[in-house]
Amino acid sequence: MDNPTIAAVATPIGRGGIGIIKISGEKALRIAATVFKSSSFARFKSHRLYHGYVVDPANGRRLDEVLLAIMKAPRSYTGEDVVEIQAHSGPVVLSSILELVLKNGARLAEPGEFTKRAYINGRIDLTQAEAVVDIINARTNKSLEIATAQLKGDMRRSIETIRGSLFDVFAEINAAIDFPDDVTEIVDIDTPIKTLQDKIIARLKELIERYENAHVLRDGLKLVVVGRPNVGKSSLMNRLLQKERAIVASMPGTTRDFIEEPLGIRGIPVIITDTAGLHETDDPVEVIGIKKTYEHTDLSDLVLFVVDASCRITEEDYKIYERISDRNLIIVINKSDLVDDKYKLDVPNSWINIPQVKISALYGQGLDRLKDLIAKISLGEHGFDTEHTIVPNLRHKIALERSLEAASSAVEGMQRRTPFELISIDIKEAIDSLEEITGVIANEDMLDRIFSRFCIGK
Ligand SMILES: Nc1nc2c(ncn2[C@@H]2O[C@H](COP(=O)(O)OP(=O)(O)O)[C@@H](O)[C@H]2O)c(=O)[nH]1
Ligand SMILES: [Mg+2]
Repeated sequence: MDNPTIAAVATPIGRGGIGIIKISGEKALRIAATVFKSSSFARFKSHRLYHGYVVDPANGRRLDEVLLAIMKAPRSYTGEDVVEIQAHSGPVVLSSILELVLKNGARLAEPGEFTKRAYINGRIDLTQAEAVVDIINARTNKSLEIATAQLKGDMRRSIETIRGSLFDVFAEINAAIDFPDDVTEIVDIDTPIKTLQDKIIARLKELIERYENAHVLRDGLKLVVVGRPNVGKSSLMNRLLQKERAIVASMPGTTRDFIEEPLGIRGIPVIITDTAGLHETDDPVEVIGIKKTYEHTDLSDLVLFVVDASCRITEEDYKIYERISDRNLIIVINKSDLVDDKYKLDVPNSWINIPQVKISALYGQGLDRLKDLIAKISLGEHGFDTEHTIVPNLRHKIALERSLEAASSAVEGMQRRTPFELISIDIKEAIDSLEEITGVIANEDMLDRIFSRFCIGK
């Protein structure tokens, strides 16, 4: 059969209040009628909850007391008949109910298959399907807000508006193709040029800029704390996490391995890494730690380079700086509680243009300024207007850039009086790129890549 009925446990495996088995497809209702015993299945209505028991028809064994929800096509998550069995949540009870469902005609769903069906059946577009994963993965309120807006269809709508304008131009150009020779005299080309510039190119640029300025809110920021031993890296990490995660000690070389923790800074989901102190050493364990530190630094989005306010910049500080100077840096001058308020650390000339902030990790001073600086640096040149909730992801951005390139080439072509046949190809390319975003055009590879990020049961 083309479209098998699928089933999966939709809740995390473990012990808990309720666990849900989801079934979707043509046979969903028949399977439910087979395994669910209640007084009157035949009279059940859609979008209601019913109480009863899951019973194995082969031997009459009762597996659990459950609630059953039926959502008939097309008003369901997938657009197909969907049945949800709400059982007690325990690994054994859920897997035996699932097994029973599979034995009676369903096959195990692949990761993201329910959502993929929702997309294929036209319940949602591709950006909305992606938003489902974003919602599950959201680690800050702002990331959640962006994901929720996308699930609502805000991204789709802004893409469709631009696509609509492209279609208008496309229709005009194609009509012109049918004219004889000197079309430029018959067709007014200023109007399509203006539409392309104002309603298409400008909006595409705006969306691409939105990605540049705000994608860390959805993709997160990799922050690494580095510095020589004992400057207070672990203390800073603990301060930001507001817990004693890393060991702090007055002797150098305490942090030998790196420690990674998630946290939110001004709405940005951050992964922060505390590292081994960087210095010359023969200790083989420390040498490994230092090598790893640099690997982390090279992969980071932003480095907090910690120095000690209470002593001069040392030879070791210089060496570390030389090694990391190509990274996005903030110089964190720690232990400022040990010096006068007016005291200015004498930093080398080459460091002058790097953002600096004075803090005390021990007493928590300057932490707000540090957080503001982190947000300012990572949210792009213009900062992020928090009103906005439409933020393209990387896949969208790449397609938007392709669309922009094609639209710009169309404008150039018109200005140079290129034959309309060629301009029409550019416009079509600009449309196609946008349709890839919403999934009007999609290939299996792309869908696999998107839906493989899902968990089973979603
Ligand atoms: N006075 C003062 N001491 C600090 C500050 N931050 C860290 N320390 C102390 O410096 C020592 C080394 O701190 P630690 O966080 O382990 O440094 P790390 O080796 O860079 O991770 C500990 O004794 C901390 O209590 C600070 O802001 N002010
Ligand atoms: Mg440490």
